[in-house]
Amino acid sequence: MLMRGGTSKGAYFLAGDLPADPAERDALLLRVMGSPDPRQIDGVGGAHPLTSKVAVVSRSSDPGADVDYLFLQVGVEDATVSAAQNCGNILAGVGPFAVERGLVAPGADRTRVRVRMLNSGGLATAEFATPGGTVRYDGDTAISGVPGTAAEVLLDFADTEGATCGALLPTGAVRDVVDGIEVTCLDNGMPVVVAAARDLGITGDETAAELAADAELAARVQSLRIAAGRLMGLGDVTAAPVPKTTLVAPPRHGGAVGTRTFIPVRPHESIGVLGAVTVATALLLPGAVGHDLAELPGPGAAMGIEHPSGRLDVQVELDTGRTPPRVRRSRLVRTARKLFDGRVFPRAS
Ligand code: NQM
Repeated sequence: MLMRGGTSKGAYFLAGDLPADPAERDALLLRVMGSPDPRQIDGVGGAHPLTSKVAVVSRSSDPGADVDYLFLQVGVEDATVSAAQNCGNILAGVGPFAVERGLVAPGADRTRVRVRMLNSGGLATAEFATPGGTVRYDGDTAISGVPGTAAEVLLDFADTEGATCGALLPTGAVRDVVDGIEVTCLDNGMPVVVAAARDLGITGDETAAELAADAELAARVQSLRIAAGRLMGLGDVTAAPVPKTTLVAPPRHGGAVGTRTFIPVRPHESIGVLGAVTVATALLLPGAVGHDLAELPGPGAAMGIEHPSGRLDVQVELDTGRTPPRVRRSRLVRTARKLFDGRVFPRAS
């Protein structure tokens, strides 16, 4: 099934429909998407990392979850399939897909699906409308980066802290100097290097296209994330999709902070879901880059994370009575839509 999940688009598969051997599975998915090829002309991929994604879903063996979700990032120009990161946008389609495929029985009005996230660990609960036992995709919720409106999918995350790196602050410090730049390295579901936009010579108000045209900036971001990746215990991240880098600036549009994100060096048109959750967490930590320039709403209120195509509102609950603080949960709203359901015909080899 082809679905839009938040501001991403991908192919959703039942795990049982794919080869069990990961190498065989990945080779098949490259052919399904049409990679490697900048246009993905011979496959169903959308020629951009945000539209070259795969969700693999199955019933969960964990009594605390309904389904297991493995996210796979399929390279566009490169013949790579990576499970190194999670994706909270594609996650928005997982609950509806699980109901569509009969993995979860729908409620009469609304359905909650508990999703075990295999890439990062942690549990997400997705809640969405299923009037009469059928997933409703139409609705009046607008999210930045997607034209029109659709039915809301409420996402609630638990246990995402240190998902990939093992700790919320993987370097052990709330602030480090890396490559001559002050950064906060954080992982609340996505490893992210947070730095001030002005320290990399930008205002934080540039369009994604303007940033994409700046080769010098891309080189600085790459050198920063390679050095930070080592400090975060991620090894050599030269060719890895994480850590992401988010450059923060004071908010300009009524939100809590302005952001420009690189995935990992290509500018994001908006911001990833768990990326935004992680940046929002940094804003709450005294001493972290971003904390001082953010305009924080009252405790518990959603923080508007501004990005090139609008803003993403994220609620993060921290237990600040502990050192370092613990993350209780985070919450946000997405939408998802079923776009196409059918059979894909990958090239033979
Ligand atoms: O951070 C892009 C996206 C993402 C990931 C990326 C995401 C997340 O916008 O949870 O959603 O960071 O590569 O879909």
